[in-house]
Amino acid sequence: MANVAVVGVQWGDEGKGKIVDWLSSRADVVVRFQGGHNAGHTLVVGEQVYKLSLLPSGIVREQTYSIIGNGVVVDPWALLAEIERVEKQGLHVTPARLLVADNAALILPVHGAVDRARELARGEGKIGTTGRGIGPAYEDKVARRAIRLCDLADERVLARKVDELLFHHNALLRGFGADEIDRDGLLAQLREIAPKVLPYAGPAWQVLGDRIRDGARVLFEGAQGAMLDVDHGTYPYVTSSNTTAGNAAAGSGVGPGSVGYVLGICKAYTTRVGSGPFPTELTDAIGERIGEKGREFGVVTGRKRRCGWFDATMVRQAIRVGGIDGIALTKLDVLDGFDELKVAVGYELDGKRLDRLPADERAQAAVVPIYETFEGWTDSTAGARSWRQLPATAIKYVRRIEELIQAPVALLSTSPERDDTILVT
Ligand code: 2SA
Ligand code: MG
Repeated sequence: MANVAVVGVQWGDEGKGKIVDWLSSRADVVVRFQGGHNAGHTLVVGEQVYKLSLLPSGIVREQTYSIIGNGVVVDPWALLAEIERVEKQGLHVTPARLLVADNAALILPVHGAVDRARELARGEGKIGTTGRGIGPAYEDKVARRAIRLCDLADERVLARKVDELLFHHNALLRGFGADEIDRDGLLAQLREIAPKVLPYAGPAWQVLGDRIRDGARVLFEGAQGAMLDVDHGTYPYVTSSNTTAGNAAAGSGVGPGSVGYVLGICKAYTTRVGSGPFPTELTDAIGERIGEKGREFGVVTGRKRRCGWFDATMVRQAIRVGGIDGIALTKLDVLDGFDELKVAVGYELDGKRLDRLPADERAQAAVVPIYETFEGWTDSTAGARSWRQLPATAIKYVRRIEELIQAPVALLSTSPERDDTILVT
């Protein structure tokens, strides 16, 4: 098996956790390369349900080595809390099986404060962030004032960096009328957490590169989805990192040649959590029904996800910008029992037909989907483990999607369970 990058092609929550877990049985190393603890990956293994945010999904398999790459923004408190949580579920997390890039930028309490204060100030126009400080932490990284994991090892550097950081952020917080951050308090917090997280820190690029050279099979685990990509997504209603597979290399410190096959994860319908355009959104009883059947609630924030029909135009675009080789289609079973299903095959805007989602915000909000209608199926696809177990109309739906998105469906997932996965050959 070549190295595989797994990325979402919609707005996140496509079921990446399950697919990554399924694939990680054949991987030696699982690497996260972007995002932070805004991600919510649900893994169902027998009786246990693991809800992971920052830890790579490989953590649930004892023989797998997990890496949090430099492209991730790391909240050290969230990291330790998550480690503690999964250890209570019986996993063992030690520096022998988890490495965090020492050059990863940290998320500090001030980032969460700024994130939330900003959202409050935006009011109706809010992005609908997870409030985890993701955006502000990436801003600091790009602005070259971030505190990185390695900085925790040097008291003097840390004090200087905290001063620089707070000079900037306290002015901001004052502007928002929010409480300022106390320098000595923050320094004390950082000193306290340093010995607990530093054992996990190391040169991830080097360790990963060595492993690849020695023949290890690597899984690059994306978070969120292509339409939340800071460049290619529905800007400004996006997250603050590149979520597309191009970032798998830069976000983990290897060359693009190390990323082999790119698997896009895609739900058989569409969901979105947070604000922003969503052409195929269903605000009626059908949308409600999809949300209930699909249990569409945010893993991190518990927010109800918006639901809608499959948008082939958007997914085709995500496949193009992400260089996706094949798709894993998930949650097909949620569509069981509908009389008819619709798929967006294009958009209309100002009387013109479009075959792509335009870049500007106003147009994205104004496009009207052009639908193709499909006959539904009454038989259950839940738990199907082979193509033969699927109703003919379900197969037709999947085959037409393949045609429309111009990529093969390589995997089909029919329940949250690890083994309810069909390998399409
Ligand atoms: P942020 O916090 O700055 O990254 O938010 C910016 C936008 O990105 C969206 N976003 C997500 N969308 C879907 N799933 C995500 N993870 C959690 C989950 C979300 C949750 O798996 O359910 O629990 O609410 C995720 N993370 C970020 C976010 O909604 C904003 O639209
Ligand atoms: Mg999720």
